[in-house]
Amino acid sequence: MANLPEDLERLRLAAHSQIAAAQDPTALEQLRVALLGKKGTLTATLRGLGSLPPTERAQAGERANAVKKELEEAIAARAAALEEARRAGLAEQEWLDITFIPQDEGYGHLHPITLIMREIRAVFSHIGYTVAVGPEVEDEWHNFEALNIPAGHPARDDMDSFYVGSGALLLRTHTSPVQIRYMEQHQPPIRIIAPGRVYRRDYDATHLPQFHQVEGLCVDSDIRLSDLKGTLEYFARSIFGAERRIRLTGDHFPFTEPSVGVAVSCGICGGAGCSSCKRGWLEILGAGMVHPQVLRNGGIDPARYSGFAFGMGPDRIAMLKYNLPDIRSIVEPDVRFLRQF
Ligand code: 2U9
Repeated sequence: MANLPEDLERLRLAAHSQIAAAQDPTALEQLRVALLGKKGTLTATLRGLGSLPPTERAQAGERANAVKKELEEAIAARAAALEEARRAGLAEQEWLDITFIPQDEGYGHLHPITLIMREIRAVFSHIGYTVAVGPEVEDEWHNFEALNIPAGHPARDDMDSFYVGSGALLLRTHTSPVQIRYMEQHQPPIRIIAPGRVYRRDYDATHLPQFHQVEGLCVDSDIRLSDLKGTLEYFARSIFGAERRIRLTGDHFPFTEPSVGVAVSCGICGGAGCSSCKRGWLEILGAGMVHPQVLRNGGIDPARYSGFAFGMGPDRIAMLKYNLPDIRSIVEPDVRFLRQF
């Protein structure tokens, strides 16, 4: 029969080296079960105690219990050491430098058109204008007829518009229908801007089939051309600089009478003419007094009220403000370009 104290000592030494070799909590737990579990080797050895003569049994039993306790403690110490090592490893792998200042690269950026649209909105909101919106798919009444553009008018040419479905609807070719719809719902005083996307069947070096417009409408009693001029001068100086001037010249639009083209003085030569601007003035928008019939079409009595309206292309405003030489840079997704603003 085997010598129990010797077996116990062999087991004790072997267990210590196995415990020291366990590399992770799972392996250590498996080892604990294999040694100290119900079917474990130490447990089996303890069972052998019964076959010892009573004189040796007590001493061997005491020794076996001491070994059991020693191994339990060794396992617990090893588990603690493994946990400590795991935490040290995590601290090494997952450390976070909260003082680190990231480089600008990789950040998103607002597009120059978004920036200029926001700026235009802010300028008009300071003088009491609110933003109006409307559908991008329009009917011919709101997009054309109500604006004095009857069937057969060159501006209505199929070549210019995207018709949708059976042909009664189209993608709006300007944001003017927003103002018609607004007048249908509101009596004066009216002060709104209508920013948004518009669509035309044009695609070449200087035209895109989808572009942006910001139009504005002011209707009240006694609104005159001088109100238009003061408002647009305030607008131009807010966007381009307080030293700039504006110039109105005669123009023609079906929905305004009289109609004007508005130019801002060149920021370099101040209007004298230079190599940058050629003639000293840069066209920035169109405007005019709202045609009485257009007011009537919107449900407003032109005998009581008058108004002015204006329209601009924010792409052009952005090109002039940021000195962009080529309109295509606005739609080309070159982040080196976009990051400049
Ligand atoms: C209503 C009445 C009048 C809006 C106006 C312009 C002049 C104009 C162009 C500028 C550049 C469009 O993007 S662009 O090509 N617009 O010149 N727009 S007056 O007049 C209106 C609008 C709505 C009810």
